[in-house]
Amino acid sequence: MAENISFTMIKPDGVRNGHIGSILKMITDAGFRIVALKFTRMSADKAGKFYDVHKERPFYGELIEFMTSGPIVAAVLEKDNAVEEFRNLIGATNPAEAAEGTIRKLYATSIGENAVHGADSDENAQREASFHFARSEWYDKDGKCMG
Ligand code: 3AN
Repeated sequence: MAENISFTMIKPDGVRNGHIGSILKMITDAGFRIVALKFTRMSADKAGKFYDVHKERPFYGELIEFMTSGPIVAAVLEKDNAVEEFRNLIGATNPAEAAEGTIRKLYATSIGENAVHGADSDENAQREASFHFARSEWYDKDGKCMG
């Protein structure tokens, strides 16, 4: 089942700019099922751990500051080949390079403030999902709690 799950966050800029509804509509219109959903604000400690892989990158401090600057929407998504399909839906990290019709092309303003996060592997999707959600917050397609 792991390959059918991705993890996303609508980042603080997407929330601040009023795009929660539009982005969630694009996600569900693209055939993703929402398995878990949460509106929350990350602490610096939590964001630091979430982005641990980028610790050595020059933009790490900026990234943590931005990701903790306001609430986010976190979600677990299900679709066949979810990770790759979702990366296709969000577009390139830099919105200037994102394909037409992608979420980042439509709603991101810069490489740092790029509206949405999408897991980049099945393994990271599971890790990131478990960062924000207990299994008791996941629901299957029949509405049954998966915890
Ligand atoms: P993606 O989010 O497309 O997987 P990554 O994993 O390379 O991209 O970067 C993670 C996050 O770090 C990005 N979503 C973006 O917010 C931030 N980021 C990446 N590159 C830069 C950069 N050059 N300057 C500022 N922030 C960046």
